Amino acid sequence: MKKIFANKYSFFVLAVLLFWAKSYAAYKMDFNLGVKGSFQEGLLLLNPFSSAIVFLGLALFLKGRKSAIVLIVIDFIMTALLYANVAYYRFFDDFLTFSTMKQAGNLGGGMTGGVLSSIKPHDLLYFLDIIILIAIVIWRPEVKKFQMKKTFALLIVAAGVGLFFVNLHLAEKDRPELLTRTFDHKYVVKYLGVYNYTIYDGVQSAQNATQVANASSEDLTDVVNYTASHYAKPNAEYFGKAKGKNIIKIHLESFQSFLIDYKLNGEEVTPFLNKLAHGKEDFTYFDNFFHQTGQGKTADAELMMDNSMFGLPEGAAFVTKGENTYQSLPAILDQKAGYTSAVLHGDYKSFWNRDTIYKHMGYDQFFDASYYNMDEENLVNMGLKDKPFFKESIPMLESMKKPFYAHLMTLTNHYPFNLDEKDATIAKATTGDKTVDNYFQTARYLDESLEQFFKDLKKSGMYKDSVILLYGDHNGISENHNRAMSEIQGKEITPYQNAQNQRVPLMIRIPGKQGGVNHTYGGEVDVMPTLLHLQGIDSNEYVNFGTDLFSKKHDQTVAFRNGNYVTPKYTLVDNTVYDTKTGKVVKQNKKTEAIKARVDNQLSLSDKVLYRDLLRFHKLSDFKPVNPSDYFYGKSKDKEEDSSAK
Ligand code: GP9
Ligand code: MN
Repeated sequence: MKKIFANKYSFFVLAVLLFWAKSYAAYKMDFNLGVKGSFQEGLLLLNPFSSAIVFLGLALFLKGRKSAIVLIVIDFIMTALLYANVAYYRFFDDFLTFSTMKQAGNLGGGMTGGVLSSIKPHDLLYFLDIIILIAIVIWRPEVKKFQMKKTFALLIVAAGVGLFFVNLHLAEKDRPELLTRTFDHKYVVKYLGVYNYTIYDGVQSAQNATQVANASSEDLTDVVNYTASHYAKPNAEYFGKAKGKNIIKIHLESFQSFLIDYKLNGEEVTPFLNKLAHGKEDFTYFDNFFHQTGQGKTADAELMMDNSMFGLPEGAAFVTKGENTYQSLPAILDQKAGYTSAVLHGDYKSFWNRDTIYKHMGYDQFFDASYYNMDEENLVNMGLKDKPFFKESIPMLESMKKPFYAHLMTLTNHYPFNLDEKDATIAKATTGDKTVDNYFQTARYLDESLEQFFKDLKKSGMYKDSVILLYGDHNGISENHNRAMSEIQGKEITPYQNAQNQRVPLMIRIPGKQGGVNHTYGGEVDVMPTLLHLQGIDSNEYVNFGTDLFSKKHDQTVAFRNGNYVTPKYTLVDNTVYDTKTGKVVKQNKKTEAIKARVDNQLSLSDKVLYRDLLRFHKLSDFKPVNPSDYFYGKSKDKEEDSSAK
């Protein structure tokens, strides 16, 4: 032992090796990076080294104990970054970004609680190497004698930088344009490591800040040209068919389409929704509808449904672009058809920055948690339980001036899908994966709460003449649960199957129209033009990235936020194209390449609108820009002013 530490490099070498080991352990055990083949495996093994050598190497410029202490501090900071990513990843299935870190303040207790719930006792192992290093500094006197020539220290750091470029070169070989096309954080982590990913993200955030400042109205031209050429004209059979009717839009938290008609131990999980899916009450069920959310999850779904533009490749536009100019559905319905609007949700209004962005979208009212009875027995997971939520929402809806557009957001069917025993009416699944097993109970609870809500809507007289729209916002079960899901679905969850599992239900009831199953492919960006056309408002003058689902010209290409796509024929996942119907691999061809180019173009134009805040330049003769200060969501105006006057 003495001998080892007599060598002046050994402390550094040991620190690098331990640091590498834990980074690699995190890659293997906590992250699901989709590593394929020995080349990628090799890169995964290689990538923590360069970061460890470069950053820990900085301590080599110092002498003696000071050098060791600084090394430990750097190691600790990097470990904290790694571990923050581990905890965040378990909850969000993604990596931290500067914008999500910035958002942490806005996210409040619910989100932090979610991430905290993913912390495990054995996570302490991530800090074990630091304890070892501290012990060495305390008990091995040799460390005091440490000294290295500055030129040699420089050489070591330079070697680390060199290693990084070798790593980058090999990565670019396997995945060209890795750093220019940022559709998936997992790629950057897989190829370059979590530390370089953070640096990369930092550079990007700084770039974004300058984009807004440098934008001009000319930037809007290619966006307007694209959306005009992509426009699908309304289907006369549906155009104006819901004119003047109340619109009740219900957000089914984390609800995936595989639940529809699914039987757990021979028992239907969601009998009420199943009936609607089969045309009862004249609901049209879109069984090939997909969520298109990114990191912003719920917030992205809301953004897409009301604005027909995509969430951002990183962070939640709701937060980072909450003060942009929007031409959103509630504002258009108000100005063109005299609608009032409200969001109803059993969480507090600052969550996802809703209190800000809703004002920019023109929502008249926001009934947040402060309007509901938030006693402990009414709460589970992220907030108010769905049954009391719907019960208490009825008088709020009744108080709204008609016609209204109401956006109701459920919450109980949210990770970790906990439910009080007295609320559970179906047994859990038995895969051994807690998340998956719980999911069925909260889904059943949501189903029952909907049945109760529909009854109450009927009693109040609001049901008959309203458009009712239900949609699942995003998946509830991530790829981290593939093993349990393969048990549930009785098939392997391949990348192809995972893409198919991103189906979420869209159900819509249009008074006077017959229901049934509609197999059209579509996604969340398609809902706004669909609703506009049902109102008899032509969507052609708006910047919409989706198209009317009922239109004969509807574009059935569903773009995912990471650049993958699904069409009735093809499914693209990470460079491999599959036949959507059979799941068989298809050779890439001119058609699939053209679809990919269109998807990339669509996503990047949508990003441009948000990053550069381009709608501030989009002047319409019949639309007045929304003035956010016209809205206030407090129970009393004084209260609102008090809280904003810090
Ligand atoms: C929070 C809720 C959940 O208010 O809408 O958001 P999510 O975690 O699904 O993005
Ligand atoms: Mn959600």
